[in-house]
Amino acid sequence: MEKILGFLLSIWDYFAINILTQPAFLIGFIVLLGYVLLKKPWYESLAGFLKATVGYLILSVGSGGLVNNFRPILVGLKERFNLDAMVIDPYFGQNAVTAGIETRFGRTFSDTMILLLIAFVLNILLVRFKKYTKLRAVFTTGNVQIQQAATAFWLVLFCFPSLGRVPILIVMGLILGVYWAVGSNLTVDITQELTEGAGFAVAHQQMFGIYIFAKLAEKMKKNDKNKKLEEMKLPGFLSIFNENMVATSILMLFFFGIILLVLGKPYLVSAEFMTKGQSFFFYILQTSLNFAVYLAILQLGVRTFVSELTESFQGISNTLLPGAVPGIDVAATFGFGSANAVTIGFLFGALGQFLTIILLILFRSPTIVIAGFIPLFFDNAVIAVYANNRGGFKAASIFPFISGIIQVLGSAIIATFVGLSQYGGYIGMFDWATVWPAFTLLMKVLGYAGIVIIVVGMLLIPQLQYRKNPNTYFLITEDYEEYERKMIKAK
Ligand code: ASC
Repeated sequence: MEKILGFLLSIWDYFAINILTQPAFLIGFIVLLGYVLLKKPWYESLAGFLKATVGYLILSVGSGGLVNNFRPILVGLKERFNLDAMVIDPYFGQNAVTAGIETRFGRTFSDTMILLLIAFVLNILLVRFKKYTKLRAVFTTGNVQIQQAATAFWLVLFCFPSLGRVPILIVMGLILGVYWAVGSNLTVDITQELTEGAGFAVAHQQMFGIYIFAKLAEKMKKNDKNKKLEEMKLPGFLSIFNENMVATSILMLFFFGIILLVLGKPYLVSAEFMTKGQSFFFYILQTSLNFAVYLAILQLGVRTFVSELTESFQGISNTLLPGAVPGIDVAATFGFGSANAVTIGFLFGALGQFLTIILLILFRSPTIVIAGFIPLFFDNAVIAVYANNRGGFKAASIFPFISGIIQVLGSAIIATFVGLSQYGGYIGMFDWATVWPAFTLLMKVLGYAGIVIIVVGMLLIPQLQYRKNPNTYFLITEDYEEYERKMIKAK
């Protein structure tokens, strides 16, 4: 019996390590499965698998390029000014947990893959029984699930330090599994409207944030003057900003130009960003333009895999998981709506974050924060994309700004409270600076009752969403064209 269980577990591990936590392959195999269920010829299914996987890998080259190029620059501020600061970034957050968990709690977490199994199965079941649960999305972004599991482990241990290995796995499986399912479900409708029925949702780290800001943005729409970015035609020399690549290049040259000038050539040489003989001007120019380069790569990746996913997933949503959509990486939304929204969101988010950081320093906060690139870019850019789509330009600038403030403040408070800040990092993404601190407080104050409230409370959210639009709630994923016709008629 034990041997069989061990054998099954090793199969699971293989699947989890190589596929479940590697979204490019997971999406590739989902596309393959979808085409097989649609009874496409084998060679078309194979082609779909390849296009989806390659497309997703291209997207990863784009988003990885952005992260790897620009994170060190932002973190450089910490070194340059000798700040004793915590970086808000998922990778720094994960490292902080690894660094502190033994000393702080005398524990390590080695059950990530089993946790993912529990959560994945739970997610699929919740969607399979959508008649009751009203949940429509399956979370497929395993790479961020690992980061979230690490932070959640710390937060749960902080509230229940003596919980044993299995109980903790159950608690985390429940809370995280439901958060993943409910969070990505929250983004279904707004994403369908943004992408005109591409058939996916967001599975990432700011799902509640996207939803809240998208709904707030709607309230701004009333005003006719409040145009969307793509509808604005700038006059005269400003017209060059109408083109995304040009706008991004100019704005980033300005933004990173300032940061690089502040860091200064001597520091950049000593930290091996550039060589001594290199021209500082051309270093700044190339570094800043690389932003537009990686953004373009990212968008090419989206275009390559999304159409395959849209078509093939019908095989799955017609049979195995009726009416379901896959939740995928947030970067996939950057291929839709206004491309300039991405840049605008990043910059206004940065403004909010930097202002708040300055205030933390001025008010001698016990925890100083350094902006991390991932929350700064991916959270705020996506908030701007949805806000612009639903509320126009003003929403696309105000909401990322507010989000930037919240990311810094929320992270500083929770990381100081739970003791993670002293290990140098916190995940910092919007939901983890808002929703998860609230969860932590509930569990800390109410104990096990807090867990029940969190899980039941989250499960109520899709019920409320359903109640609001019972006639179109499932239609929007099952038949988007029919949904659109209905909406036009209703108007
Ligand atoms: C994250 C994370 C990344 C990026 C990527 C965005 O949260 O860990 O590597 O965002 O998923 O495409």
